[in-house]
Amino acid sequence: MKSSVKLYAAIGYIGVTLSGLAYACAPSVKTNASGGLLAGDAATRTYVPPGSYDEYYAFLSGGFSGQVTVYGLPSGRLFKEIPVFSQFPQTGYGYNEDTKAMLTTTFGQVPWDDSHHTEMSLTDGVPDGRWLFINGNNTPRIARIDLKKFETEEIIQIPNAAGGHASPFATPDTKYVVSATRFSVPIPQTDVPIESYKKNFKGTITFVRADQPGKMDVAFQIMMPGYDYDLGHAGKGPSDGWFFFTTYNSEQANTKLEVNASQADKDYIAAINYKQAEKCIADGKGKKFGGNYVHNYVNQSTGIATSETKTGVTMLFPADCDGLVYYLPTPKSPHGVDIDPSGEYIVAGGKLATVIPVHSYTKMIKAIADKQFEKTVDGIPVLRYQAVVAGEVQKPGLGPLHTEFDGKGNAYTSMFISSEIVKWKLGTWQVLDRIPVYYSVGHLMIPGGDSKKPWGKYLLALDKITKDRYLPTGPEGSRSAQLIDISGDKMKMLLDFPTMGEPHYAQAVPASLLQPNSLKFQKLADNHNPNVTTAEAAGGITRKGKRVDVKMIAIRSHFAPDNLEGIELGDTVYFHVTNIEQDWNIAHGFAVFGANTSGVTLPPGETRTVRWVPQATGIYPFYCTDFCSALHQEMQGYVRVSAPEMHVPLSANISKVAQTQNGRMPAEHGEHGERGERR
Ligand code: K7E
Ligand code: CUA
Repeated sequence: MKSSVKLYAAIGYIGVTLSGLAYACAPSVKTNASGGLLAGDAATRTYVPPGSYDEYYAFLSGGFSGQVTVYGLPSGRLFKEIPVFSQFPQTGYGYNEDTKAMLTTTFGQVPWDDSHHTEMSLTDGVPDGRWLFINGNNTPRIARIDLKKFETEEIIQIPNAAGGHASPFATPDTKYVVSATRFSVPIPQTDVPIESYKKNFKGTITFVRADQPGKMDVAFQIMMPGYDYDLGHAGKGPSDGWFFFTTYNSEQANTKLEVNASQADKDYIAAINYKQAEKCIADGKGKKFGGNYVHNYVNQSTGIATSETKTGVTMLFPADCDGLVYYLPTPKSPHGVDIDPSGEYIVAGGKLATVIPVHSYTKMIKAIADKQFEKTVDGIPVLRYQAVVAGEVQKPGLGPLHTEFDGKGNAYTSMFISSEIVKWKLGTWQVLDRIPVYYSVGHLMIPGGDSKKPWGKYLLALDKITKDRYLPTGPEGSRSAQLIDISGDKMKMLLDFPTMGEPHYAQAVPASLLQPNSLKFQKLADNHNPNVTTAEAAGGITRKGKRVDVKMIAIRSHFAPDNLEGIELGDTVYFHVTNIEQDWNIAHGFAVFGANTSGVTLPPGETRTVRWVPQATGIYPFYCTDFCSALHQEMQGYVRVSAPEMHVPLSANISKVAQTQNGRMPAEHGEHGERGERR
């Protein structure tokens, strides 16, 4: 912590100024009826002075942007957008030769997805800061982001599925992350009348092995009745070994679901005993089943992503594995299913329900033992509601969606329709407090609030609609997050900040869990990219038929080589550029005139490859796109493209570069005067 005396003085001053401003300029400021807070007070709690760090890292799903954004809490400052399922021209992700393969699927290269849920890796049910998982909703996939580099490292496609929404929730040891089909479809896919839904459509629940980097794979799938599987969460503590999924459309409607899938009084939470699944598979009860899927992985020593197509999975049918699946009746079209830190309570968010139903794990186990079944559906026992329900939160508000926990015996539920967060007590089911949010909150997030040990100080409301919260930006505004203080009895609104895409879920952990491990740069000695260039004189140009490979380095403030000739119309050129800087956050960039792709950023110590097919003869400049030094504008070069009949010899000016280098101004390097000559 930095000079706290000065800090508090500054905070006090700004607090006063801000509250003055708020009253002077924003007469329409909304006040929180139950937890009224002066703007100045809120300002002191969210103000992180220049040069100081936030207390928490927050990872927000990018929704239809397909990405993840990283924010600091409590300030709401945006640190980074991590590209995952969508191409990202800012860095070249999904465009450059190194990462293109990350977006490969059985449908070809899919440069976009809709990502919904971030999930932190866990050790003994507590977020451990190793990895962040996120699902692709449209083309079902699960990605793993490495939290040393804050980069997507691995993506696995989910076969025999359509719409991977209930995903990628993790078991307490991160052995598995899961994905359940939102949309039921014929499995395997086949051409049938849509009307034959009830007969032909099925759902699947997929367990993906997730705790071995580079080896994510489908462990097994469970064939389920043709409902919509919405969300899931693993049990923990006593309920470890179970996984819970909400379903809706148990009516099995195939049209106008808003009416036809809202008929039944109750849908189900599917309780899956995955330890039992493992046992049944070990006993040979799994069936070999078809299904193609793609696994993409960035090799950490080369930095290059490769794709591998896999065929076939182990499919478990509930009828073949006793005790695998039970249904807990749950009112009414439930959305979220959240397990409290103790692992005893299973809280459902019945979108259309007038209560928040809470099931008891202990009662569930007893009801199973006592065979308290109300019926069976497709061979799956449906437990009696009264035999499993622990309690109902009465009059919570309208449209309960998701619940998180503070670790102090309280639960917080987002109310989509009544636009509020409702705090209630586990065990007594009594509503303790409510706070309006602006507007239409979807998910909510407490750091670690879905784990065994929540850090229950803040709550983030992820709002779908902002309306009048910000200056207007045309017909489409941003979505919004709101930070709420939950450290006291009453919730207090602290901060609004706009978000990228549509954040569904988020995860957050104390900064201390990630900050010490954050990688500063790739060591050149550890860069095993086959096209790495580790020193100025090692670059060059080579031809193989119509393919030309250029190996070059980037260092403040030049590329070497920087004059390239002998490239012919009809060639395909690969620029392999290595940033040989060995210093934190000294990035360069590379872009070539007329290329039909994006530029790339070059993090220190890393190699990136850009493919370019010149379309006409002439001279093409290339340059550094990242303002890296006082002579950044000088960081440029030329490529000459000639007609083949000109027979221009292939050349790259290695020696000339070495001369320039000797006469270079030392000031340009300053204190980071690392040079490229080391080998
Ligand atoms: Cu938006 Cu979890 Cu996809 Cu609820 S989901 S809001
Ligand atoms: Cu290198 Cu700008």
